[in-house]
Amino acid sequence: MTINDVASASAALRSAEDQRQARGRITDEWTGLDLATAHQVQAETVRAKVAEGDRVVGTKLGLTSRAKQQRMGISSPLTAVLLESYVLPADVPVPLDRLIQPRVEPEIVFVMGKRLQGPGVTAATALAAVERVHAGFEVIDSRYRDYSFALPDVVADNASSACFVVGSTSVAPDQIDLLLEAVALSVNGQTVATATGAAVQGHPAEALALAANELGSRGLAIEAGEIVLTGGLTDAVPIGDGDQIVAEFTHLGALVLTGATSKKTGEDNA
Ligand code: OOG
Ligand code: MG
Repeated sequence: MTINDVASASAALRSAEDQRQARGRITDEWTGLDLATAHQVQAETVRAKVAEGDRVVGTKLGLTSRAKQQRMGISSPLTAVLLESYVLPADVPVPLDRLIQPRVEPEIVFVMGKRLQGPGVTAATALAAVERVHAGFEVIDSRYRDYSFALPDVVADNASSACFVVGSTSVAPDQIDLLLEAVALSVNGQTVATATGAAVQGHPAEALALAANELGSRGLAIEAGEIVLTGGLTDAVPIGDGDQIVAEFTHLGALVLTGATSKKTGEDNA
């Protein structure tokens, strides 16, 4: 199949996801794919999933921290769409046999109290629209082989979205200093990274403002009640069968994620 339009690019990425088969970069085949068109590919994937019964529940930012930008070799943040099917309840293992090459990253999560739409959104107005702040884990799963992609590729791939967990602890936005809120990330008992909220765009509220302004430039908005993932605070870590990944935050609680195949989760009824 030749990939040279929005429909074929979206279909190729959805097929990679369904078949659990990572693929090469779209931009290798469709060299003219620009950022605006990549957003159309992302939107087409969301449309197709919603047509099959899924639902939009929020927005995510990607590549907002230096740690993530350096790892992926891309210095510009991006936005993508969170779907209901990505929600992983706390205490449920990461469903490894549905994923290709999952990696886990700790994030600061906002639940919105008011609608937010750019242009002109500042960190202060953004934070004033937040109802509650949570810790979260995002499980990313690029549909590109070895996470090798250029910016339009990853935008088209809905920013590698796969699953996310929102922690049960929450605080009001004026009751926490998100600049200094710290996280320690550990894998099987070994601390592998630490960061504070300053890691994402200088402050998580700056990341939220960036998302509102980017969406606004495309006529879109963050709606009241929606969830916003502000981006990995640290580099993401791979998760495999039996791994236990813990993110301990100063005030937002500790989140634990384990990896399991269906044999262990008992979900495989075949
Ligand atoms: C792209 C998604 C980035 C984040 O939090 O930075 C992202 C990727 O790293 O594959 O979700
Ligand atoms: Mg993320």
